Amino acid sequence: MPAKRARRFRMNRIHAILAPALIISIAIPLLSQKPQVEQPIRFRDISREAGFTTTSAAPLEKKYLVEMMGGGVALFDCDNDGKLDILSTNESSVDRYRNGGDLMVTLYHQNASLHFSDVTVKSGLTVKGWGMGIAIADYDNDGLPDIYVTGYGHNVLYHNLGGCKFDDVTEKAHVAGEGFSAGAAWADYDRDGRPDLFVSRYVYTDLSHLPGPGSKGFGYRDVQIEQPVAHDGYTDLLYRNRGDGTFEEVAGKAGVSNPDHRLGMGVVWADYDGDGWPDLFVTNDMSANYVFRNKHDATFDDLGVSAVVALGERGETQGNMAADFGDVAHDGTLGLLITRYAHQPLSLYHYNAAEGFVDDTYLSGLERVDRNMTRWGGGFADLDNDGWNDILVANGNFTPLIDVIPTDPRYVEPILLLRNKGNAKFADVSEASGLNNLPLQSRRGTAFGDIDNDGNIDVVTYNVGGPPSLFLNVTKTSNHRALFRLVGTKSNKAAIGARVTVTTTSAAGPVNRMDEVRAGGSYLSSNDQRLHFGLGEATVMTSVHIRWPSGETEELKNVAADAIYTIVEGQGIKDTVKLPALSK
Ligand SMILES: [Ca+2]
Ligand SMILES: [Ca+2]
Ligand SMILES: [Ca+2]
Ligand SMILES: [Ca+2]
Repeated sequence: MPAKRARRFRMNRIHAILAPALIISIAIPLLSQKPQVEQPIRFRDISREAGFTTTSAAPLEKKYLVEMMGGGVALFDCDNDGKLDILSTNESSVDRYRNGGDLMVTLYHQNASLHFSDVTVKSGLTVKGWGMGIAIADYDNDGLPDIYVTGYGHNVLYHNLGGCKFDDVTEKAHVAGEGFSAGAAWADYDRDGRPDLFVSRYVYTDLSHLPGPGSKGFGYRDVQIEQPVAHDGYTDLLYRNRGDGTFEEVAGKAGVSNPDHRLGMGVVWADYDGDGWPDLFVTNDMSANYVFRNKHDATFDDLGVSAVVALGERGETQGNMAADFGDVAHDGTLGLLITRYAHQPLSLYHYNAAEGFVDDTYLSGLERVDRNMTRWGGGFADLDNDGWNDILVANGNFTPLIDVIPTDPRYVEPILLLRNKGNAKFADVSEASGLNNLPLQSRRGTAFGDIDNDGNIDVVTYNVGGPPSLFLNVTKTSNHRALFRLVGTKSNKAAIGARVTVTTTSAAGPVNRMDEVRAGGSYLSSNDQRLHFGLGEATVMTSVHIRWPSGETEELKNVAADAIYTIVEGQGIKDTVKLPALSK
């Protein structure tokens, strides 16, 4: 136990012994103030008990980019039984891909609480290829979440038929893409009630003509590996949902096609400027990021390289990996987290109308975070329910071959956990978190969600060469919390793009926390689409305000904490599931 905590523990014990006998008159105010004892955020890796056993057939030695870039994970409830299921992409190898490839995803169904079984083949998720990323959305508004899988060579759209059975509708829908797709995310950018899909593509590479020693860009110091520097990229893709099961590719028309062929990686939609229209952020490797502002007429403006989020501090290009938006400061703005390659900052920004994007990396303490890691999937979640969003980032270098260079980041690296101490100041609490207790992995995508419906947000990571890790959040806290499942009626049914603002009242005045429903993001992954809010000591939300994608707004007053609510657009709360009692 650290000295400070031990001291506090002893003081609490002394109070407990003295208070009843001596100072009854001040005992009541002391109790009502309930001084908050900070509880460490704790996770337990339960992957093995949970039944994650499907392993990859890919070789450990990774020389080519297509072997190093994947993959992603998703948390979604494929049969609407109230328990989250887990989808992971699968690796392939050059030889295996040339012979038809591997199943692009593995679906783990949660049968009993926290016990999963591999139902991939039974579910009809049998398209072969080389899986990279996953974006989940109910694209046809039938109430069942559908799956989009990106990959090398081609992508797949699976329509959910119910009961975790899926139908491959890629051809009919015209969304196969081609080349080397990476990130994907859904949003109803034209607000016609139908979710649309953006797909980023990485480098142009042909598995029939792979580079080798002596080729341009092949070799990193003494290590014989393929480097992105020698490659051209592709355009990116925007699929507008026509509402009849087909899509039209409109990236050029909409102004988001990436004519410069930057190397696309992560994709995330968020209404960063708060005007009610979803905007688009794309992380590009070794080139400027795209910040596309929605112009409300089905086209977008690129904020361009003048935006502080596009390039490094000195105008340099960076190895951008992924991004996530979330409320970090309770000031009505969305923070933006960008993960990058080692020796470059893990950065935090926010947007305000007067200044545009503002770099908060120094102010937030993120500049002090260990830079010697290759960071991939990450994002915001309130992991201790104190009302402040924390940050978790998964790490790992591209290939174990680089481990011969002692000064380079390691192939397997710890997970980073940054606790929001309040007011958007972060402290590295990775060491005590339990996230790195088992052998380290080379990780890529991460997904957040409440897998056991206990009100604590759990985490799944994609691990190269092995099954995903499931980290159960076992933080003991008396903080209150609530989850919201939103169902659109005029809006798209999964309410992708809905913004919820939760207000609680404290001695210091009202506190507002805000989040939006997203469908794909960070690195190649998809979170639980239920919105989760930590509420600290508040037992009541004085207001729950919803801005639906249709533009309708709805406000619920005095909603009790500690439940999972289903809210239907225009109809208020339609279902309430109480969360378990707090662990204290
Ligand atoms: Ca649409
Ligand atoms: Ca906007
Ligand atoms: Ca927190
Ligand atoms: Ca949980």
